[in-house]
Amino acid sequence: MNEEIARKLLEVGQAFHLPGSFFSFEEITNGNVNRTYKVNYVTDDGTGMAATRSYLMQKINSYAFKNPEILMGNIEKVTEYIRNKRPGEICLHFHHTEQNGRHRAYLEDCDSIWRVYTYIPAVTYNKCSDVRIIRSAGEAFGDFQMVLSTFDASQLYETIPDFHNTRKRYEKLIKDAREDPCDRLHEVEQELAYLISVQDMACSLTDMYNAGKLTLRVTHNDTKINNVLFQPETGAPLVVIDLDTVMPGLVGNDFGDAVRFAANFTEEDAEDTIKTGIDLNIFWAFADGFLSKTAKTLTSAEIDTLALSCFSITCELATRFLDDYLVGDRYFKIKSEKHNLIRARCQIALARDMQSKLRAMNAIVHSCAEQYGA
Ligand code: GN1
Ligand code: MG
Repeated sequence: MNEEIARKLLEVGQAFHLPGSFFSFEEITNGNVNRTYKVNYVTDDGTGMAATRSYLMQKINSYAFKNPEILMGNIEKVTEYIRNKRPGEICLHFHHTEQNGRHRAYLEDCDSIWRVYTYIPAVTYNKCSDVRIIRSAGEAFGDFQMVLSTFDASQLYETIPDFHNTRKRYEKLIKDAREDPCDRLHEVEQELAYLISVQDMACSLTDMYNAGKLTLRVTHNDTKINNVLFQPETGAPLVVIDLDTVMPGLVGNDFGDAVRFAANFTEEDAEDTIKTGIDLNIFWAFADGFLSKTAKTLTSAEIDTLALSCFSITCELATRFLDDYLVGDRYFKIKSEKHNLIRARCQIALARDMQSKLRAMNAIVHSCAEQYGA
């Protein structure tokens, strides 16, 4: 298996004309959708000494991302825009290859799509209890949105249509539950009942947007804290990565998804959910960082939805995990047979806890917004 992967990575490196000799690789297992490998090459540093250079090679999940042209087109526009606006700052750099007479940032293989970018030495966090780091992550995501606030959103395609349309996510879940293609419905009845019982509250952001009450911005849409790279020595945020879902969207989705992931007492797929719930200190630190960058720009309707957005995005992800379980685990990578069900249960436990802490969360958001607002 490893040999097969090594051979494939070697082939990808050749197609992208990476200099030096293929030396070693390791899989980075953070992502739940794409497959990512850190690949190390040895080159001559010019003085006859060996130097290592590393790249990230990603096999894009074409079940999730149906159109690589659109996907990479969006990413290139966004990274170029950031590079021009913030010259000198670290930015993602994608390599190019020639294929079918075209120069492009991805390689199409018989069964897959690959892209390559330069590895940035940094630290990332899946779980972090240091409020300074969490506040920095809030700043980084808030800043990301502010950098793109002047970007013309009509240049961006929807890489995954209706990605954060919670109503549509529910409709799909309910349809798949009715069809029950893998005969798993009997295992998920309690989870389904809870999600349906909170459907209207979970969909309130989507409904408000449809009613014209929320502003459409350019958002990241996948703001897990492990998508911020930090400087190893100083702990300062370096760059926001994973730009696959940068699309027009709602500020609450970015805020809520970051909180969902970072402020949970447990991992997002904890099997034992006794401790699952929202840590209000972490929430506060993230809100403080995020609003320090965005409060002046956000409308009061947007600020009013930030706490609620944590609940809605958590329910939305629970519907996605549960739905994927019902249809036979087609979208998310799984590590065990019931992984998607375990993930869904954990998100439901988190959503329940958020429901009970919503007033406190709202109070925190409003106090930060007041502090940093106009
Ligand atoms: C996926 O692959 P990763 O970890 O970047 C998913 C997010 C989910 C997340 C849950 C394109 O993100 O929407 O919130 O898993 N990304 C996509 O861990 O579906
Ligand atoms: Mg992602």
